[in-house]
Amino acid sequence: MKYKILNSPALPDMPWQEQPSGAGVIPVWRYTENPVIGRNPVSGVARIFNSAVVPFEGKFIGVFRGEQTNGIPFIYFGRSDDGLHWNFDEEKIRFTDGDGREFMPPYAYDPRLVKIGDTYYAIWCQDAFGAAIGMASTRDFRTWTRLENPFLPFNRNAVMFPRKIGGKYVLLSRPSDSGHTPFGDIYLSESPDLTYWGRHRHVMGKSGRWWESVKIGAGAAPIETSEGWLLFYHGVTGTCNGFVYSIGAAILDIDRPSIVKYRCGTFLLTPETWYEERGFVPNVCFPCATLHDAATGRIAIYYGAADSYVAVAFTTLDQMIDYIRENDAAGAEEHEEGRR
Ligand code: BMA
Repeated sequence: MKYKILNSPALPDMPWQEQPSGAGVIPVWRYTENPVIGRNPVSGVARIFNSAVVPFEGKFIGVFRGEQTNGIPFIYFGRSDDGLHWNFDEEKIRFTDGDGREFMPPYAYDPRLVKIGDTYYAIWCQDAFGAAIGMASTRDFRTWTRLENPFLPFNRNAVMFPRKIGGKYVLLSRPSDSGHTPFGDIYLSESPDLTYWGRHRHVMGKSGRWWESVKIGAGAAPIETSEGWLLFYHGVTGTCNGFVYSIGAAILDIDRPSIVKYRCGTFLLTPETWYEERGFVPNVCFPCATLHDAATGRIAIYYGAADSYVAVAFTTLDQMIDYIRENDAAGAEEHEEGRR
């Protein structure tokens, strides 16, 4: 391998398919059995999408956006032996406050999940007198304790780094408005204690490139590599029939991650299969997690498709980093720290 995945274990049993021959130039290929989670996956849940998975004791677990049959999204817990076939708890995750009392938000969606030390942190969007970010931690997946909400409304898209950087927890987010937000850049904030967040920095904005010309938002928890933090994100364009969500990628500086080293000028994946183009919200590919194997550099990207399904696509670290570097479109502003 030319590049290395750092601070992450080997994952020999993660989902994987070899790149099909005759594929296009973009080194990302879809799992042939997509979608991996179909409609009505649990009683009372119409659709699961935009969800995050992590390895756990030789198997896999995840937090899943379940759109209930009353239309309200909540977060569900799931387990899988192979990362592809999932069993979900029938009850949504019960969040508690610091004293063990139930403390549920009015709704919760687009969860991400990271493990830092021996603690797992879920982060999602919820109501807090306006759409804002919610967080909880757990060590056993039975008790989930809410943390303080990191930001004021409106902010609907947040992703934590999988380790502290310079002794601080680090989070990417996208400040927004109360509607469908026709703008949006990725910002970075840090915290010494997961309660107080500050030292906000601009990481990168929408671009003149059409596939990400309306807004962007962090997707999967960044992967630590020998070239920097590999970030898969979503980029949105506007059409006469609404937004189209594609998957893009960038590499952030390892010690100062508000500095973008490389930013891929092309999308990596854009809606083109039936499960991406057709659904509750057509034309959405929304990445929320990866599984990656430090031994081989294999990467599986988990993404929500058309706000209706969960799908998986594959790449390898070497192919991905070379592709991002060859198609680098980062400008002077991205190379800055993002402080004004
Ligand atoms: C965004 C979020 C995502 C959703 C996307 C497309 O604003 O709400 O959950 O997948 O819109 O509908």
